[in-house]
Amino acid sequence: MMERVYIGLGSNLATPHTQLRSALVALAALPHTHLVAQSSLYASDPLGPADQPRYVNAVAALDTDLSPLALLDALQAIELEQGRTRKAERWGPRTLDLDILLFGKHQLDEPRLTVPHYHMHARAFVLYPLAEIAPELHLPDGRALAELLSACTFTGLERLNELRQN
Ligand code: A4P
Ligand code: MG
Repeated sequence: MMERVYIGLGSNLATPHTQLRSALVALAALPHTHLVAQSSLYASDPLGPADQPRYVNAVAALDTDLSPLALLDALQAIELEQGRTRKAERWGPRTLDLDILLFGKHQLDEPRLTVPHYHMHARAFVLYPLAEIAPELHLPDGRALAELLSACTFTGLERLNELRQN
């Protein structure tokens, strides 16, 4: 059964907007999967260690027949292909981060996969792009996205226009 899935994309190295564009092309090419929508790109200061470049983030909606773990494998393969190296530092800089924010109405708590993504509820750089493509969305626990948004200020987030993407 096809499930509607939301992916959070983030990058703060190696021309972030280019990383996100390539990642969207790779997502659209995944097997058993359709790219349904993509948000604008948004810039923000890093959350976590401050001595790293600003991030560019976006959210994509997919319909997929892949299982959650098969999708995670596919996303990690895309991250590696785009030069992601995993360092010890938590929340350190990265060329590409692909997070499964939501997987249909599923709530998963497995060693490799927690869905909804554990930090999505309070992050402006996730909630605002998500609302752009799915304003009526409800989380598996019944909470409305609109309600989470009203508790999360837009401050510090910068929506990038098509001509100036970095
Ligand atoms: N994992 C568990 N659940 C999931 C999920 N729903 N989606 C596991 C994807 N992966 C999931 O991820 C570590 C492990 O999480 C994976 O192996 C997978 O099995 P990772 O990508 O190697 O590590 P990470 O991304 O550095 O860690 P974490 O805690 O996911 O970081 P976040 O929450 O992604 O934060 N500031 C701004 N402005 N914008 C950003 O995008 N991102 C981060 C990273 C920090 N600061 C930021 C931003
Ligand atoms: Mg991650």
